[in-house]
Amino acid sequence: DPYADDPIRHPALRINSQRPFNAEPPPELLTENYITPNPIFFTRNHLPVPNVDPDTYRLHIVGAPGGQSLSLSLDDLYKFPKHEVTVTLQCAGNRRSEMNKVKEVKGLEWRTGAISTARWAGARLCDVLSQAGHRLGETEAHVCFEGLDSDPTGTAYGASIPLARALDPEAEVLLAYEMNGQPLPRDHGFPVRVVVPGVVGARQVKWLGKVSVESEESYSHWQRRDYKGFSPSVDWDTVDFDLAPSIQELPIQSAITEPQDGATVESGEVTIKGYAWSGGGRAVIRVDVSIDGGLTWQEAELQGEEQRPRKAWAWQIWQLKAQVPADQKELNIICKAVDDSYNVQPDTVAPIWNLRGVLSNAWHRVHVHVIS
Ligand code: MTE
Ligand code: MO
Repeated sequence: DPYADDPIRHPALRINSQRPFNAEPPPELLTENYITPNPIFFTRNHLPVPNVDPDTYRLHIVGAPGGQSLSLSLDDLYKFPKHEVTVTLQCAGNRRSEMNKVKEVKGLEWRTGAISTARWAGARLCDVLSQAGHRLGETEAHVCFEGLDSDPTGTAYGASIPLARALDPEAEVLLAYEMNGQPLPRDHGFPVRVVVPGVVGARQVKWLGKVSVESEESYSHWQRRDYKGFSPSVDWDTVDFDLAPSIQELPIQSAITEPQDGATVESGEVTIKGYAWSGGGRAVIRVDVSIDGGLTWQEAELQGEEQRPRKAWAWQIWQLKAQVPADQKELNIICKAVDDSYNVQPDTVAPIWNLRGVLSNAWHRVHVHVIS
């Protein structure tokens, strides 16, 4: 059993698949803290968790022509300036279960919890790449990452991002060795993972073994044959993965974490809570909440770290205390967020349905019963 050596997990996690391990925190725990505690940070593994010995670990950086290749121990990595940044990670499949209700999709049944936030620390990728002689050239280039996890044929998890993002100090791409002040937990990439702020989870390669600069995107299955969006009319007979770009920056997203669908609340004051986040460093500027199915809207209060212009890498937790009249029998609660490019979420799922169930970011809706 290649999974026999997987770590022990927190019992509060909601498991979507045991082998490989995929799990999300329950909604009420997800927004209890702005920073997600490590033990309940959502976990998305495609393969068994490798057991990496930190003493013999080496990160291989392929050098530029005329530059030098590097083989970095953890101590070598610690010698680069330590950079810290708060980043929200979201899986492209977050909220896939809502898409599945419209029409069947292929993939894990994520609810609203395939998203979490941590304070990451490590070396900046731009510093390490520049030591290996890499500069921005004139041709299109990509930085390819390979994990130390592999399938039975020996194929490793891999992904890539554009070189321009990797070399941009403002993009704050990290080779992270700390998560919330602790060494990375095994499930989240011990001892080193890539953190790419504002970008889909799939590119943030865990158990990082190798970094290289190539003229093409990574040839990994997860870069080329997965994690792409398509029109609702594309099916498994007609899909051509070469025609769609790989997902990088994610669209505006928000969801309600309290109350939960089907719950019973008391009339009077009800507290509605959730998260909102946008990709590419775009700040969340507003979250609109309705308790009457979208007839009227109220603005939620946003909480969280300052949203730096173009570098708003982390989510906002939002809250609204709404007045519920005593004669009300039920509430249809909706949330929708707006980012600083005035991108909004689509109101329904069907027009953004896609066969892989990615990029599910329609207005989030919960129905609750009211007792007085
Ligand atoms: N890196 C490796 N090596 N193997 C993986 O399976 N999964 C990716 C990414 N990095 C993965 C990986 C995906 S799809 C996501 S969403 C994030 O890791 C999840 O990171 P987390 O498990 O720390 O939340
Ligand atoms: Mo993912």
